[in-house]
Amino acid sequence: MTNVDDFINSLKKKNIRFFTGVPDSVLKQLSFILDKKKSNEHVVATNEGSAISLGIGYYLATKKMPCVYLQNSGLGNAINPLISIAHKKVYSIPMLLIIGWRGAPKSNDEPQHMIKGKITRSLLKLLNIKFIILSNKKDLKKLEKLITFGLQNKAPVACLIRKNTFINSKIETSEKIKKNTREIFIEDFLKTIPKNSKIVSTTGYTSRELFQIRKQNKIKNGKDFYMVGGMGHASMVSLGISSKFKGQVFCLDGDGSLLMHMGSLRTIGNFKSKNFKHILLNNNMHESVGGQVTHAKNINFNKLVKSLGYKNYFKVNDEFNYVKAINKLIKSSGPSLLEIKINPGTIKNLIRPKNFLKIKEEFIK
Ligand SMILES: Cc1ncc(C[n+]2csc(CCOP(=O)(O)OP(=O)(O)O)c2C)c(N)n1
Repeated sequence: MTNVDDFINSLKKKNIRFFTGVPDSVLKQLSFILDKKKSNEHVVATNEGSAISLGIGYYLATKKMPCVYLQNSGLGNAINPLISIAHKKVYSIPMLLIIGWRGAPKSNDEPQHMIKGKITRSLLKLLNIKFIILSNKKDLKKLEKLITFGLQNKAPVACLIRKNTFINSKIETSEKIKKNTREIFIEDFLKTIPKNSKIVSTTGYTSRELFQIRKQNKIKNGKDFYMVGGMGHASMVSLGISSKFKGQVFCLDGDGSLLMHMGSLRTIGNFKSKNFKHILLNNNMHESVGGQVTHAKNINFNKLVKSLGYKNYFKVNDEFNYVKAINKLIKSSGPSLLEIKINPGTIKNLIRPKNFLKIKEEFIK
């Protein structure tokens, strides 16, 4: 285990002052400290490729090494600018990557994380990125040496962090809040939608709650496809289904996920599927990985999606009006967006979808 303050001090010693990234549960203690920094010293990016690019820009302006943090599942998003711009044989940009290592070998994690966890080191090797695994305080010396190497060679370097490495969290977990509006909404939603609907749900608590609520209440309306990975892509999977499926297609999205690949909204607006129904569960945070802010609170989604070609926008804040709003969405001719402002909080002892092949078969049937 490593105290996150000691970790930050090591970076300070090496003159690392700028942080950007996409939050991860393994790194939430780090986020908690970074959130207190000034807005020009720490930027929560919408996706990992953008974070790498922001870091590149910071280096070009200052000649200083940026720190980019991410979950290993975000390496896919990061790889494009990492190889095509930052790589030693292109523009040779030094940066420190802090990577939350979900699914590290011998850990007990979800299947999608175990796959990525197993190949994470090989990916870094392929990318020619020198890395260390930080396990305890002693490794901080290794980290400082690694940063020196990155600076001298003007190359990206990486530090892998396993689950429960960082300690000293003073984070308030959202589980303490009793009322969970997401749960109330999902229950109303499942009970209201037509029987033959298809539902695609986003990564994190939304998919887990949908799975659990359906199971516990034995609700048969609709079929679910849980995006346990591929964060930000639930809407495009839904669009693909809506292009050929005759019934209604609902995409249950999160604000962090929607922002991650917001360009998809234009494709949806352009495609004009009448049966495409987008639901945004907006809590202004990446709740599933620690509650880091997304800045989605003040976005005018009405103007945004209408200008991108959506036909309808509906909004509901009050849980007593959920069913009414869901019915409006069902009756509308899509593409339509329903935005729901939800409070933080999730179900206690939340279970996880498993047996993905069975879920897929059920969905396709
Ligand atoms: C590409 C990628 N980056 C980061 C993550 C880690 N991650 C899982 S859920 C999540 C937060 C999603 O936020 P949001 O869509 O707002 O839903 P909420 O957690 O608030 O329900 C993040 C960052 C991931 N799974 N994949």
